Amino acid sequence: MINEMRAAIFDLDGVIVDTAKYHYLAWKRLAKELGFEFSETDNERLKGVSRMRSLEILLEVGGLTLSDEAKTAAAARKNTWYVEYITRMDASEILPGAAHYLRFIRARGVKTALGSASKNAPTILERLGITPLFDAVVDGNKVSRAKPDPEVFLRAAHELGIPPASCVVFEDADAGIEAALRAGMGAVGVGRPEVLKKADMVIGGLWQLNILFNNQAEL
Ligand code: B16
Ligand code: MG
Repeated sequence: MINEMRAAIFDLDGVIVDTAKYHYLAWKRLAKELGFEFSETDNERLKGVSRMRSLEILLEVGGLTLSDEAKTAAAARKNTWYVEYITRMDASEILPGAAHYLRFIRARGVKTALGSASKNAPTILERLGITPLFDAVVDGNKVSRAKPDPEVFLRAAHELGIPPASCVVFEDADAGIEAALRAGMGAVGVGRPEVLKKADMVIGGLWQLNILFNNQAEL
């Protein structure tokens, strides 16, 4: 049983911003260098997945195996290109309704945290100008176990000082929904109900929550 929401924990890619398109450009470029094509359909498998696991999936698609050393170098190359793309981002790339919803709940005393697998999350929040909208940022630099392990969300709840049963997670990946449920938190899926089957409820985007309230006021 989930209590009243005292804290909201947001995934980054797919909930606050669509960085998947930049991950895709960088992975595609790496695949090309390695001599194979990487499609947008293949890229779907990388959403919410850690950088190293993403590389392993990419190599599986290309039918390649690399030494651990070569894998570390390839992941670093991909990340250099990815960072080039994200440093050009600005506030116009925040997904519809996301900043408004964050301001809306914060104004009502709800604590907010980021719970993302990305090691680049702090850079992205800075580029979007929304770092001050989060009371805690838990990213891939702070956790060792990937979703569906609940570590990222439990750490966020701990940093906020709010019990898990009073936290609600907003997530676009199935593994993230699983992680939220394992943490004993409410789970709001952002995306398609047929994909996010285990979520307590599914919305198309955070903008949908704003239409439930008077969102005329500038927050
Ligand atoms: P990085 P999220 C995830 O972000 C992305 O969805 C996933 O595609 C990416 O591989 C992962 O972050 C790690 O990102 O290479 O920047 O550390 O959905 O957990 O916010
Ligand atoms: Mg995501």
